[in-house]
Amino acid sequence: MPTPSMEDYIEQIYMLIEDKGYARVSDIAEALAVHPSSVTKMVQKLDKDDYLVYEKYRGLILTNKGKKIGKRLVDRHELLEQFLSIIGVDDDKIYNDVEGIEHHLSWNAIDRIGDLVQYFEEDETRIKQLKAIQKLNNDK
Ligand SMILES: [Mn+2]
Repeated sequence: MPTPSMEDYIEQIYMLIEDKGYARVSDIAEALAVHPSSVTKMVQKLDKDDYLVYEKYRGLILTNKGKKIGKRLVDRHELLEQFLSIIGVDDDKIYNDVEGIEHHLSWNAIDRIGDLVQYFEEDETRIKQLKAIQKLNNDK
C-alpha cells in the first residue's frame, strides 16, 4: 500500500494526466507546493514500486497499477468533498478538511460513507431534515 505522501503524488499525477495529458515534475511540484527535487525523489520511488515509469527527458506515465489506484484516490477525494458538503460543512473548509482526512480512513469507512451519500441523494427530504436539525442547533 502507498503511504499518505505517495497517495498525494499519485492522486495529483493522475489528475494532471487527466487534465493535460501529461504530468511534468514542475507541475507536480506546483500542485503539491513542494520543491522539484522532492518530486524527483518521490517519482523515482513510485517508479521503483511500479506505480509509474519515469524517464528523465521523456516524462512519466502511470502503469496500470498506478492508474487504478490513481482513479480510486481521485474518486475518494471527490466522495469526501460530497460528504462534507452534504453534512453542511462550510465550502471554504471542505478542501483542506478532505486533504486532512482522506489518507486516514479505511476503504471500508469510505464505502460506508458512499452509502450515506447515496442515502441522502436518493431523497431530497432527507437533506432537508438534516438542514432543519442544523438550523436548530445553530440557533441554540
Ligand atoms: Mn486529495
